[in-house]
Amino acid sequence: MVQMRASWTNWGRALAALPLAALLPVAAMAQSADPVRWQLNMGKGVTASSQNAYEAHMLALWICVAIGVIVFGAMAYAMFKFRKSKGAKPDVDFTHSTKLEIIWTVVPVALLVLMAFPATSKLIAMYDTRDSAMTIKVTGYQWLWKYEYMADKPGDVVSFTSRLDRKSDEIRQSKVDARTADHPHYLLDVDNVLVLPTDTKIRFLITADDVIHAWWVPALGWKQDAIPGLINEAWTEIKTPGVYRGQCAELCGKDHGFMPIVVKAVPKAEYDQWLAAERAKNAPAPAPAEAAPVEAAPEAPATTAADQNAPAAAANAAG
Ligand SMILES: [Cu+2]
Repeated sequence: MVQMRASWTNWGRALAALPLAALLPVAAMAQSADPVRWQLNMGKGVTASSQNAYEAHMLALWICVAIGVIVFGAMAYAMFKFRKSKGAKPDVDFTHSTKLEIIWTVVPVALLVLMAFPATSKLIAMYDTRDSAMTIKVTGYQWLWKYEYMADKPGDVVSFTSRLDRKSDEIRQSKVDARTADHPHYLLDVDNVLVLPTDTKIRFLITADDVIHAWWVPALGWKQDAIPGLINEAWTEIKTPGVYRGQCAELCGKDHGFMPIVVKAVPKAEYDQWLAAERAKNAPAPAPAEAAPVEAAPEAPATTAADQNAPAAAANAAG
């Protein structure tokens, strides 16, 4: 009997520790916008969408934690309270309990409804691209991204390609252990970053030119498939200036792991300056032939800074 009481005390302690273990995700809450190594929980991100996703996730997580504690607690209690060595006898006449069946149907349904309401309203908000201040077209290629800042006048469209930075590319082909190579953003850096203004609703039109890719920056809180022949929409409104990194999230060929995304969010004034400079840089020589309609046939990636990497690409193909 004394032994039994001792084991009960131990189990009591173990059960009491369960909520403590459940608090572990809290430790991961204070974190950077980008995912970090060994991060346990999802990030809060830097947009309303990512905050919404985080809240929906936390609600579901805590409900799961509560269910886990109750179910495993009840199991442990039943196993040790009603065990054979203590003289417990199975109730062989038991068939069912209507009361219990009603409870274990109604409670999960109520929980699902409780989760469905906020999740649905947040999902609807996530897809509402109305009233956006600007539009950026994102096109996935094997294995780089093209960004086009849409404008009313075709001449004002700013477009460029964005691909893996040369340093990451050199490291990955050098057979050096990347963890020892001096690159804080190995495989998460690009030549031309996507510059975006903060506190501005930005609509994205996302498509692809060859195979299916997916544009994903965790800090923005969503990923969107880039599908040839189809234009998907998404939007973001970044609250905090900063550099946010992502990757292609759809297995798209041998270099799928080497087409990162880098978003640089800057205050609106700084963005306007940047855009004006890009427009000046890209301004075509005034010739009538340049006045092609915006909806031209899908073209190959624009020849910009990316082409300076042609030797590396050739070496890549040869290797
Ligand atoms: Cu891809």
